[in-house]
Amino acid sequence: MKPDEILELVKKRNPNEPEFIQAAEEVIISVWPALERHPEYQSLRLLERMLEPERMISFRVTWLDDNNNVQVNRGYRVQMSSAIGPYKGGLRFHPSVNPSVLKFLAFEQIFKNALTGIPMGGGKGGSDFDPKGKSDHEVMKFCQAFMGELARHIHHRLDVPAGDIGVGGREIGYLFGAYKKIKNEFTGVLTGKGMGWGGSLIRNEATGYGLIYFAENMLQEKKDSIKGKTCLVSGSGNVAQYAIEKIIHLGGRAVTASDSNGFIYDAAGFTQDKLEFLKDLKNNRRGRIKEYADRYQCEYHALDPNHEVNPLWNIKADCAFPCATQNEVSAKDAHNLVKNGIKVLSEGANMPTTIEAITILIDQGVLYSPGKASNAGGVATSGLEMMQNYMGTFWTREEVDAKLVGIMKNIHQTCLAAAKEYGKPGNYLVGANIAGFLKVANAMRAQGVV
Ligand code: NDP
Ligand code: 2IT
Repeated sequence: MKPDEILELVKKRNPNEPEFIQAAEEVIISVWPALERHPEYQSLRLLERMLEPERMISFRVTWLDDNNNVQVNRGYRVQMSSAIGPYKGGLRFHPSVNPSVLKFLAFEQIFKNALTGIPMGGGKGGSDFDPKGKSDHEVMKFCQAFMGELARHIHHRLDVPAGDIGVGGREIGYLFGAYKKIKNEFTGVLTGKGMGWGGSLIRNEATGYGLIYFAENMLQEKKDSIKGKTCLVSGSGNVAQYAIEKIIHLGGRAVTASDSNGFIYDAAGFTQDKLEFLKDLKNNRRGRIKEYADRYQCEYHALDPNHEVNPLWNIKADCAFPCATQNEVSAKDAHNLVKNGIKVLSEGANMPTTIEAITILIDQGVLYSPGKASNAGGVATSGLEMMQNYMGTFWTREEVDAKLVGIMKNIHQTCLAAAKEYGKPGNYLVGANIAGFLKVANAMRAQGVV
């Protein structure tokens, strides 16, 4: 089958799943040179097999809210690929969660996890449950009800979930407690656990730190660095917070952060003190980002949920780090970034840039890295947490951070080497997709038609 035929098949088989089709299209087009060079992969239909989840579970989650009203949500786990290791990937709790979103995330996770060099397959799950405005007690009740079903389908040697949007340390704690109670066993079945009950140092920081390590590698390739660079960051959750922290460590200036209501523009840049205020606002008080602008007297821009152009991406800067959600950088935003002389766009979120926007950035010579390469530090450190759990040991902060630095460097080199080998030197998108694909494809070929 040719690439357009595979894409047609994906569209036909997955109607009404625009996010999954988008992620599939990006990969199908960019890995094609590898399939042309290896016709045996075509006849084994390896790409078509990767595009079909090995298993997808959908289930009802029923729970009682604080007013004793019955609430009904839908839960999912997409077990996409176990070719190179147990299914691994986060859980997302957000009202927008549906099969299309989770399949795109699980599909991307296959390639990302392969790039880390740690044996982990691809998976993703979650629920349309909205943690916003819920009490801690309600979040706990929901997590317990959700795990009541999920526990049947996961295991530390089979499928190991973690956090994603709406699932942080608090939720992982409640989910872990529920799993332990149901199964009567203490294992590393989830990652992102707390210190003192099986968690790894640096896991919380890993996605944001890894993102900036990756961007630093890209800049060093051009004999440049983050030092002194003005950086745009979107989002204000786990990934955004630690991206900002590492930008500060490396001497850059992060000037924006956002949530789903709007963004702040602090031209003076974040300091560690301001970042601590943001962490407390978002992680403990669960407030809105506008409060940051009120506290530090900086610009706040409310965002219309249906905005076509996001003015955040029209601020003059050197580097852009989208760290909120999918499709948050449109073609028009990409034009604005290019017009203002952006040098780097490195994805912290999964698929934050539309296909049209990616094309514009790459054509205009912007250093662009796809999330499956640049945000892989999170899942890689989850892999390190799993290793520590299996071994029954703990590594120091310095040890884990050094491993993360090494892994991001390795992913960067792997992307560049594959891009060069397949005739697209410097193209991180092609490099990441081909390198990830080949690793999984080789494993599938060795394991036969299963
Ligand atoms: P969090 O829940 O901690 O934060 C998400 C942030 O993005 C919040 O500021 C949130 O604003 C904003 N956001 C979420 N959805 C939307 C939306 N539909 N429109 C506008 N803003 C939105 O999540 P994470 O930081 O963990 O995840 C952010 C991104 O990074 C996601 O794409 C995730 O898949 C990806 N990622 C996460 C990893 C991890 O280890 N956590 C690893 C690799 C990738 P609000 O609070 O208003 O909703
Ligand atoms: O998108 C991702 O890589 C994550 N949400 C982290 C997954 C994990 O298993 O740590």
